[in-house]
Amino acid sequence: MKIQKDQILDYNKKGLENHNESFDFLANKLTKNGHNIDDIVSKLVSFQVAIPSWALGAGGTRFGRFSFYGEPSNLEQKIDDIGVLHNLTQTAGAVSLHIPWDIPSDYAAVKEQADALNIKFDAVNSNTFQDQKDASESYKYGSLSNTSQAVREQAIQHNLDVIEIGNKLGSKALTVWLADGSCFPGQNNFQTAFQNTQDSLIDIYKGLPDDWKMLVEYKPYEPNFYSTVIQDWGASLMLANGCGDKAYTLVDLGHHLPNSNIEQIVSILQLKGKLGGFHFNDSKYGDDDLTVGSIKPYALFLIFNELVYGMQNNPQNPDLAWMIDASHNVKDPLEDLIQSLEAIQEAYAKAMLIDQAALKAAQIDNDVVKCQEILQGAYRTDVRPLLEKARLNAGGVLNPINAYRALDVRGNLIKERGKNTVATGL
Ligand code: PSV
Ligand code: MN
Ligand code: MN
Repeated sequence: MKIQKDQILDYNKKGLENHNESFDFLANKLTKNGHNIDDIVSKLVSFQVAIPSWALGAGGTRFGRFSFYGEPSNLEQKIDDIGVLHNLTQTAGAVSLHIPWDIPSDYAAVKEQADALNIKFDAVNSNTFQDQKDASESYKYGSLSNTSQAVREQAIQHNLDVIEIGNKLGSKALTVWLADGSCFPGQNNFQTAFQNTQDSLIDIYKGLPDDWKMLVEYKPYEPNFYSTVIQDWGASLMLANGCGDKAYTLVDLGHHLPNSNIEQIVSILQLKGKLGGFHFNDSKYGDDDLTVGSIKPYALFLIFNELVYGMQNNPQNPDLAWMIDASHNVKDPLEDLIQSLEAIQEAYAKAMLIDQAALKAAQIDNDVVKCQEILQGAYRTDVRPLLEKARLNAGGVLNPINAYRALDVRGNLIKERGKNTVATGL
């Protein structure tokens, strides 16, 4: 399914008058308060978030999976779906592949297809949490941390293969997430498992091209429920530091124990120049992978406050690899992603409205009440007209969910692909 320019223009015509009215009102108010609207809108336009290839099919739980039909069943179709998302939102200009689920059969063709849709290849993800067909070794008891050298070597080689695949497509980062850990006390020697992981990561790092980054993702539990080798940002940072300058910590919002202060983690990692990537989602309990901003939008805003501060004040930290890592069972996956993209842009726009100079002055004065007023003043602003403007300027639609439904995207995908489709992935 390809959305044509004319369809977008036609759709936007209907809402243009309302948009102009609400945009002018907001822009006026914000300009009076000293904000540069053009600057905010152009920052929103350039903020692009990668879509993971595994979020395009309906997710599932271990109890079941309920299809929305018309889901992509190969890499080409996944890229086409991201093309639709990008067409509508103009914020989904990248894809994050998972190997071996997404090995291209024809690299040139896949690159050409993505180029035509203006989609870049962001970080590539390795997979050592599932056994692969015909593999000689099993990851049942871990991969890079395994007590068996043969297993570790297989997992290292897989990561090197992933780098090679990503390189052919123009990726510049490898994301390593490990399921390694233990389910019962005594099962693992913590120190051996950590040291094996460090040594394995160093071997992978040696194969990393000069202009690449290695992103080390952490997670406290699941699938192992007693210990996880890379359980938190401290473990990730130690491992990244042990590898070298091109290795960074990756923060996934769902990978924290309840009530963790994620904004503080993000802030200090940027200070140390070690925040490399970010996976967006939301959660009530654990790694729920719910739609971004659906449960704790204020927490997301506070995280963006630190990210914006870091982008402005921490040149020692590189540009981040942004990705959505969410997928759900009861929503059309493309609608879910549209809502996530919107929530990310909204939090980013609100964070840009924080008067950093006033906040600093209030902090120095220890005016605690004023600090909160400044943050919440920005948070309570309805910034949606700014998002609409950014989409309009970039060639997207005023309201992506409405447009998606008005154009009957899912219906068309079902017509094209039929009902019996299942995306490879989690
Ligand atoms: C597993 O928790 C996970 O969701 C991690 O967040 C990874 O980023 C993703 O799978 C893909 O490997
Ligand atoms: Mn993740
Ligand atoms: Mn996860």
